[in-house]
Amino acid sequence: MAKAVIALGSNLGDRLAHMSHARRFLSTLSTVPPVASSIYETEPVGEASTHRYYNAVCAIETELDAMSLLEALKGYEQEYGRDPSAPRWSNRTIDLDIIDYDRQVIARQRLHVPHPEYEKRLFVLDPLQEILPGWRDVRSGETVDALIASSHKIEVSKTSLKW
Ligand code: A4P
Ligand code: MG
Repeated sequence: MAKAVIALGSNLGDRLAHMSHARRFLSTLSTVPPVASSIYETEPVGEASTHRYYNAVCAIETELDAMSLLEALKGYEQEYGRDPSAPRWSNRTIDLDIIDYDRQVIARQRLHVPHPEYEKRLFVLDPLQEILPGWRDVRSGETVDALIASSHKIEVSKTSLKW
């Protein structure tokens, strides 16, 4: 059994519905009920993203190996209407990224864990700190508090949305 942390992001269409649907999907991959953060509304990062995002993270426990988990997430994104040929970082109905897989460091062509640059992104770090306040980066050992303090500041608002 592996513990994994998945980051969710949506900035197109009915963002709350996309987030809730994806959370239910993640629960089908998990042997325990996922631990989910609040939804945060966040300023888009990167030129190709133009609409505000809903972001959150979920911690799951899964029997899938890391590559099978990636396939499951990418399969869900495609089934759920995301255009796989859209440019990187463009607006999307749902994005599911593996932030951590069992505290491993993985560098394969199609899978990098921890997720590249997560440690600089408030839209991942704030929800991560909410559900895993004792989190440390597996490579540097930095605490989530220290990562937040040194990350690029963007607007991030915690919502009270039920999802
Ligand atoms: N891939 C490699 N490692 C991973 C991993 N750990 N998890 C590969 C998931 N995928 C991984 O990713 C492209 C390819 O990365 C995949 O086919 C997989 O083999 P993608 O998720 O399909 O494309 P992407 O999301 O456009 O690229 P990327 O690099 O994941 O971008 P990010 O990091 O998701 O950034 N602003 C706000 N406020 N909130 C956001 O959520 N998201 C982005 C996209 C930009 N700006 C944002 C947000
Ligand atoms: Mg992504």
